[in-house]
Amino acid sequence: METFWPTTMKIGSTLHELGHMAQYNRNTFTGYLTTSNLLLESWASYVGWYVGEAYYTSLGWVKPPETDYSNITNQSRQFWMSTNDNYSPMFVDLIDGYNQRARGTTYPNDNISVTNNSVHSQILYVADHILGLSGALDYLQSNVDCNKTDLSTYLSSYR
Ligand SMILES: [Ca+2]
Ligand SMILES: [Zn+2]
Repeated sequence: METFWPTTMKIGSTLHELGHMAQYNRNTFTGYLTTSNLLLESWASYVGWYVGEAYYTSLGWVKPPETDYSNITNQSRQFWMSTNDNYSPMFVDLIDGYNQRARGTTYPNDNISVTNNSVHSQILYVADHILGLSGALDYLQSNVDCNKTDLSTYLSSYR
């Protein structure tokens, strides 16, 4: 049986791939290849989610309340568990206002929601610099401006 994706998910997937293109352009080819797949896929998912929702908002889409979590682009990765694949919500969760822990303890405990623009530049910094996974997590722990205990709890899902 064939599976059909709504257009919104195709747009999300396309923006995800453009996110990979941006990673490639920002780094060197070797740098791109040596970055952990978890960082690459999580960052590209963040691009698909963030740019996709901005795009649909510009067309008149009204984002539902976060408690009614929307995944219009299929890029928010809120079903990810640490035993899963590389498509994690590591960067989405720094900004979204939805704690998927409400669905069960297998999901990251995301009590973080940073709304100022600085977190976007922190995310871009991770994309711009070749950081191993632990380096990226340490960088986020030090630089994302939010409750540090909540941040530590959240990032522990990736350590
Ligand atoms: Ca979340
Ligand atoms: Zn990808």
